[in-house]
Amino acid sequence: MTDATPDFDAVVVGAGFAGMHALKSLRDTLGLKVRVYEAGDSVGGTWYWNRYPGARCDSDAYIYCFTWDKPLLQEWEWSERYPEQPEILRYLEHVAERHDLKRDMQFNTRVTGAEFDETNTLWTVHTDKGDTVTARFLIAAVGSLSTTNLPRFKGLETFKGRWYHTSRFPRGGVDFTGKRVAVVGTGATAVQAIPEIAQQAKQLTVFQRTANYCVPARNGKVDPEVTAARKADYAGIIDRLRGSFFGFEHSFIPKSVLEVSDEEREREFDRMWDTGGFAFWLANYQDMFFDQKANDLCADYLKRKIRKTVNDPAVAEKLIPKGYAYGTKRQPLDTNYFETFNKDTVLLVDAATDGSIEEITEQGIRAGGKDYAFDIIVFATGFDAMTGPLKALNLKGRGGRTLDQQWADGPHSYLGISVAGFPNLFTITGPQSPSVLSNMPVSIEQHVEWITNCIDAIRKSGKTSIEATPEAQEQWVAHVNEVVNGTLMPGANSWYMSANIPGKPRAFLPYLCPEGVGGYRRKCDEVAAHGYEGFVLA
Ligand code: NA7
Repeated sequence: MTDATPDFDAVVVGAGFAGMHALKSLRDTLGLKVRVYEAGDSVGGTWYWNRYPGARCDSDAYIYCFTWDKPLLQEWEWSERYPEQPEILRYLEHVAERHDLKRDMQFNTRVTGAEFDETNTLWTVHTDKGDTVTARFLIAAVGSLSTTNLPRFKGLETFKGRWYHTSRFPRGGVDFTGKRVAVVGTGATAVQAIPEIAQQAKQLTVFQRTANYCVPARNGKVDPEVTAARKADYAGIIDRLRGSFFGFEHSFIPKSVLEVSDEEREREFDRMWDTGGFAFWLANYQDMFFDQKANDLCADYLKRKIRKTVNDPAVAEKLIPKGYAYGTKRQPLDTNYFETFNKDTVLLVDAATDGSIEEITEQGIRAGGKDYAFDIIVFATGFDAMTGPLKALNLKGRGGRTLDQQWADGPHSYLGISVAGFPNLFTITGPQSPSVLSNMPVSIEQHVEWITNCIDAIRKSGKTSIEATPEAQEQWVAHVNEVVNGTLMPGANSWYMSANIPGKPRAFLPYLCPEGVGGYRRKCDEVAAHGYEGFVLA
């Protein structure tokens, strides 16, 4: 313990949903001196960076917002069920303005490293703008999907046209009119972008490595009466979200899909399909994630929909997912995705049947021995999920140990919020917390509230540090893996399993709590109530 006075009580890295709420909570609830560093030139995080055509949230807007600003829940009017990126960014800018958050934020500044000073129990934080500051607590609010994955395609530097990654689109957009465009990837991002780009491009070619099960978003205006009823019941909604399985107003059907009649099953599937959004994924029969036969029935329904929607049976076959269970990769929500492949101007190049991408050439892309010419290539190739953004901080914990060393075989965290050997570091929606398997704002708020209470408790007890014990951490890691190994999820080459990045150790990144985000919240609260069980306070 030390008397050294840090420059800040807390440094927060990132000014998205998580960093904004962390600042608000630590500064305005606890009265701490906080500095937020943000690489972008304003707030927004995910919604600042992801400006590709069609970018919108996949959670209903009424639950994709901060719940701690109660008046704003009543005042804010969303224009549609799943607002587009500019509208969400407007909302976050409004929150920043309304709560005077920007005065404690330093933009255009990337944290390049931080080391824990064991003598003074402080973090020393460095930025690319030359700042070196000290802080008692370091809060990583860096987002789960913020480190871009741009595969190292041979020859990219020779391409004579323009190319973009979806998460680094230029402000003001890209004009695809009259252009020959390639989209590489068919994940949730590409599924949103492809129908939009196809409306502009002269010719769009989609390079698919793995076909995806898509379900219609069913975006549109929300009935004003529904909105009014929701506003009247926000307290109830918040309560339900916090106790829910995935942070949505969805619950599994408490039956086996194998037990119901064909008619009942089809009726329920139709209902979920018509509801749109994540119902089919997160409110399906309870054995869907566990039993291959149950899963096959759900998958079969979606495959039939693809065959019905896509006119050319050969193209439909390519678009039908193979080799992994439904729901074990992130469910993309679509608006006219499969319909887009009926356009004469849209071509699908499927790695399995047409050959995979060999290289980028001066003129375009060579795949399966064939050359395709393009003016623009859009890489919708995703992210180095969850561990990527944390590793990029170049943190050095006790004894100068890095996260790269600590996580050589995949993430090791306690509760997904802390890492042994890295005292006073908190990771909002970090690896091995529900995070990306939940409605993010719900999980962000839970972590921020927990961290706020934790820091408050530490300060009140006259201590200066908190650190997960290696034993508690390894028990947590074992628990996270044990739970997921009881599901079908490990069978997919998903980014959840770290399988999208060559060389990334195969490990499940989030946490699938058997009792949902509600159960995870209870677990975290119990840890706190038992005097921060599994942590050492010093
Ligand atoms: P995803 O879901 O990781 O999708 C990336 C896509 O790019 C996916 O289809 C990948 O195929 C494909 N990909 C990745 N690397 C390559 C290479 N080397 N060659 C060909 N194709 C490749 O990222 P998104 O941005 O769509 O979505 C990320 C999350 O953001 C989303 O889940 C939401 O939570 C928000 P693969 O399936 O790996 O075979």
